[in-house]
Amino acid sequence: MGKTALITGATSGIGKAAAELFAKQGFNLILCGRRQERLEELKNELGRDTAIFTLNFDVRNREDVFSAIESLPKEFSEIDILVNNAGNAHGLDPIDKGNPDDWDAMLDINVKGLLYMSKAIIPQMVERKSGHIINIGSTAGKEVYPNGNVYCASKHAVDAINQGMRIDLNAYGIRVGAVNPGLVETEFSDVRFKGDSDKASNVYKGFEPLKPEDIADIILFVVTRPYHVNIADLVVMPTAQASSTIVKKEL
Ligand code: NDP
Ligand code: 8X3
Repeated sequence: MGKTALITGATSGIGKAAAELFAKQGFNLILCGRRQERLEELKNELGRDTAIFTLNFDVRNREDVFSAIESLPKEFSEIDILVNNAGNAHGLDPIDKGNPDDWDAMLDINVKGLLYMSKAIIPQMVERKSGHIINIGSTAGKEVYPNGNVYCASKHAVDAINQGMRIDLNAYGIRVGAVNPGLVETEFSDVRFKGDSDKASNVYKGFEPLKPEDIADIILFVVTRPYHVNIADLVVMPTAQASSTIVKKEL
């Protein structure tokens, strides 16, 4: 039987592109998100290539995370690969003007949600002494940019958790690594700017951003290395980007 991968945030962007690519490679997939219609579409489309099981829950809700994982049928219950991808930025404001609801959302989803998912799945990996966790961080987890404050803090936390997991799970032979993208054109900026599509599309104007498929490719590369190879921490930016604030734009 093929390997089983669980992808959070599979309904859009990077997670969806990873789901599509993994399905073509024949991985059994557990696809997670909150938008049921999109989960159903994915099941119908990707179910032609591989076995798909969908789980609808909010990663912020600890009980729902654990009961979702416990509800998996036997054929999906052994998870070889966990892609901790669900997350977003909410707002882009200076610290004195930031909305605490946005702060809660980013810390609860990007940090605590990732921890709950990991806590629900790591024990079976420890028991089997094998498994692979890929944490989707960000360049925002490597440097702080103006108005990025709490989003950057959440992704710096992912960076620390990625390192901590690798240290603590070393004894069990579990692979842990992060993929840290720069600017990728997804629904990310629509969410950040709360549906203001002009503001969102402006982020990617004047240069060629990464596509979600570019990151999916890298995630597939990471998980298909021989087992003794662990890609611990990888930063990937569009060629036009040199740092969070330096982007060569031709407008
Ligand atoms: P999208 O907005 O396109 O996708 C975000 C995904 O996360 C959706 O599938 C969404 O599903 C899911 N999600 C969000 N909140 C929750 C929640 N509370 N519970 C469960 N699922 C949730 O953005 P991206 O694909 O760009 O983002 C994916 C990851 O990549 C994030 O961690 C992001 O921080 C990171 N990243 C993105 C970059 C970019 O430039 N786009 C760059 C660097 C990192 P649903 O709404 O159905 O629940
Ligand atoms: C997403 C990339 O630069 O908007 O993590 O923070 S950025």
